[in-house]
Amino acid sequence: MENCGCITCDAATKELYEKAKNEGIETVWDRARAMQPQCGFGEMGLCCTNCGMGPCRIVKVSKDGPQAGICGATEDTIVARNFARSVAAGAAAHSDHGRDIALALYHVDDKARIKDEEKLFKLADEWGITVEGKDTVQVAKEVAEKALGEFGKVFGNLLFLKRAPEKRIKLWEETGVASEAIDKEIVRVLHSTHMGCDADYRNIIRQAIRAAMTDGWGGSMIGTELSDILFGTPMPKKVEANLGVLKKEYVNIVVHGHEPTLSEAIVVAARDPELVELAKKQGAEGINVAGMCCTGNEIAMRHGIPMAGNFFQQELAIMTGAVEAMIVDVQCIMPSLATITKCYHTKLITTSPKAKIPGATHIEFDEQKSFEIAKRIVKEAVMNFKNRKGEVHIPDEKSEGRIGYSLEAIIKTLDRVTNTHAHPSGTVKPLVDAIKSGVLRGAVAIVGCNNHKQPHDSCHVTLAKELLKRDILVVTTGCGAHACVKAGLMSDDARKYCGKGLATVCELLDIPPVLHMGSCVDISRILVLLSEVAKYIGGDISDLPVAAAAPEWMSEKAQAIGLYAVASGVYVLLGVAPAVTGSENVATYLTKDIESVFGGRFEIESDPVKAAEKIAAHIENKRKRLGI
Ligand code: SF4
Ligand code: MSK
Repeated sequence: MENCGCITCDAATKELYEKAKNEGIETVWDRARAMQPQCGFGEMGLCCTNCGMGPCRIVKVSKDGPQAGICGATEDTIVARNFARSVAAGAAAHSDHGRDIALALYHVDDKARIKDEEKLFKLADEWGITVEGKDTVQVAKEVAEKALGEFGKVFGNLLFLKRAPEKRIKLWEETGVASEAIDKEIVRVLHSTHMGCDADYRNIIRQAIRAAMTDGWGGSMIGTELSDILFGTPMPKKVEANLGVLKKEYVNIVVHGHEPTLSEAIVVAARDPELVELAKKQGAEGINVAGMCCTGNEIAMRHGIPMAGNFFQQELAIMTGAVEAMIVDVQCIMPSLATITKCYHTKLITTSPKAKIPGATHIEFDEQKSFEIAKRIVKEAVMNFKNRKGEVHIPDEKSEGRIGYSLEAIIKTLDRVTNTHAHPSGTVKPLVDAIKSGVLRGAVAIVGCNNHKQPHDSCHVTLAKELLKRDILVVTTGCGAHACVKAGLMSDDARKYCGKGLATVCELLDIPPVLHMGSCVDISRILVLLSEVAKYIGGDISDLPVAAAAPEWMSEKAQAIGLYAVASGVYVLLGVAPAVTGSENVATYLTKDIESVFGGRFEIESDPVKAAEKIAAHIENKRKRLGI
């Protein structure tokens, strides 16, 4: 791909970035520029600060500099330890999110608060919880207790590992990566990477895999499943996306972060007639809630709440001058928001004891008093409407798309073409048939963040378009999902980007060619879908003509996701190299040798066009091996 030097392919982002420049407001791109050149030791993973004798760094450019840390740790050890710690931090973030959802379910005392009772009873059955003679609230409590047990149970493997195909489970057991309790695996990474502990890079990565697995097959899956039980399993719906969803005449509330417990309560509170009336008294026409990052995905999928934008648009939303409050909980919240809100009337409201920001107003969210607190927060926003300063500048750009493809929604969609005489409904058969016949060549998950090392959104969108034209179906989550919906790839019109086969499938099933499967924790939905397809063909996930890509990733969570996907047998393409290039051994292990163990591996490719070529070649190779 020609790099045109643009910071973004998104018109709304370009417009507000220019505004920021004109007003002398510093954004993520300016700070990234000021940071150049970035530290080469850090970039390659060669700096160690694991003990008080350090920091130590390995010099790669000359043999004259240090070739080992003060304790003797080699580049392999230091790089592997740094990588493992990042993975553990990522797994911790996703898993702690899952824990909070489980706690929210545990405290439910009214059946009306359970939105998907069928899913609750299905999960109770899967986990061997007796339901006879128990009411819904009691079952919810027991399911929540079981989920909470996954974090600290003394014996046994993660319960959700059983959802994988048999061959995969066996492989995990044989290779010593079948994870036990979530907290235990994460603690073990911190322990084994402590000074003077594990020095064998392969063993460090093995432990990192165990921790990563507690994310995808543990905390994230708990987060997804229990959120569906509590707030409803997403089904397809139309949604508007991009900063143009903000409304000049309304009180605008942007909810940003990750956990749906807070955002669900804000959505309900913003509809409270008393507060709407109050907003009108302040001169507004009403209250408009929009979501950002993964919180945006959560409430869009369940309620059709407009999606304001992704990670690199959070600062820009405030620069519209139209946001009365930005309400945040955890993860992916730039501390710079507090500085930028000083230039506008926007109130930055933090709500989690895990994520306070100096300069923000802190109103702690408590699930037990969710509605009461949410009302208080919404009222703060409403009363701030009259404080707008200067001109409001909302870009016109917004697009429309169909989102909300949970696994259940996909199966329901597939049922439309299932021949019910020959085959029962509720299976992935139509999807497998389309892949086998070659109408669909395969499927790719495009996930992850934005990163200044890549032009904003451009890599997500270019990669998706390149895959669509090769008849490869795309599923997406997180900020990748925002990029795709903004670019119109979740509309029927996007069929124009597809090859003939994919266009026919989309028409037949009445789906867009890029399926929105949710937030970052919802990558667990993709794991279950892959498992179902692999089980259906009697094989393993690593047999499937599929891949994953994170072309603009930046967070530690993305590293955990990448590693559990690889350990699950998936080819994972990263658009930005992780900090492992300082050790040839570690880099070669992760990008080559690991494939002979798990059937999945990492690929690094920053150019999305070349990335699509590599992914397509991988998919064709898998097809050949399957004999299709
Ligand atoms: Fe240096 Fe070893 Fe301490 Fe790391 S653990 S800072 S390499 S002495
Ligand atoms: S929000 S982890 S920037 S995808 Fe999940 Fe986006 Fe990445 Fe955060």
